[in-house]
Amino acid sequence: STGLNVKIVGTSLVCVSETESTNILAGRLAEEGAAEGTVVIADSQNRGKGRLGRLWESPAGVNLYCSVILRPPIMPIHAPQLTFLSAVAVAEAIERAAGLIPVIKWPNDVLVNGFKVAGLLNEMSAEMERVDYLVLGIGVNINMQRSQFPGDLRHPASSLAIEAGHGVERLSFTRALLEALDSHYDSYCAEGYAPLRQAWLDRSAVMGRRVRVNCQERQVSGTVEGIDEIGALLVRTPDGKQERVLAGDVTIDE
Ligand code: BT5
Repeated sequence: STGLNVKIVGTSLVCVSETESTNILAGRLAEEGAAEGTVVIADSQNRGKGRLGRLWESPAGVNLYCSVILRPPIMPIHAPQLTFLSAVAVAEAIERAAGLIPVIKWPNDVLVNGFKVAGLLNEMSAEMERVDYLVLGIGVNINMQRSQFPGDLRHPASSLAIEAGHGVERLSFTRALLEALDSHYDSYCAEGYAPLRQAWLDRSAVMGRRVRVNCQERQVSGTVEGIDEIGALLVRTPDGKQERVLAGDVTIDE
């Protein structure tokens, strides 16, 4: 037993001191048949993954790098719903374990005082019209110091300790995170996407805000009206049209 108060997420833990990327290790374990709810945690990563081939800075001893294996009975098109699961759980854990007020920036950042303190990277393996497994990758800067951040970050970044003004215990944070993930996943399986979507909207940094979204080959500007069934961002453009954006980088206009 892991001593956690959970039903699925965290019922099995795999802890390693160093790995290339917990997402890669979790994917390998999932291929080998690891049970739903298996969580891989590493003290450090030597090639932590961001989105689109970017790197996630992963020094040892200070942060949390973890990946959760889930096997929800859903179609691949609904998999982005699970990104909101990790975002909401990370936000709750930050509030509970560090006493800070986090906001979620679509699609995969969690910010405190405008600084990125966590990044999420979900990966999926699907066959035909069903999901085989999902890997929810979660990186949280807990006690990382200013000197440990690289100089050329895409988004101003920080850690919970810097923002709180004191160290935050990694174990209590991890416990709070896994329990939050578990309770939201339990409710997702029982009640579907609606409660999760609401929890996400309640903590969203972009809801009702004017934004610019850079997608692959276009830029969409307008006011955010919500997220839809498949996790797309709904943006009302100045000409009154509603655009659906499936993926991209968001800039919030002041
Ligand atoms: C993300 O990518 O935000 C997803 C990060 C997911 C990391 C977790 S750790 C556990 C699991 N295993 C993995 O291998 N990955 C997941 P993206 O939005 O692409 O942001 C990446 C960019 O953020 C980089 O190009 C840097 O500019 C910046 N960055 C790198 N390390 C950072 C850090 N520790 N904190 C804040 N920003 C960082």
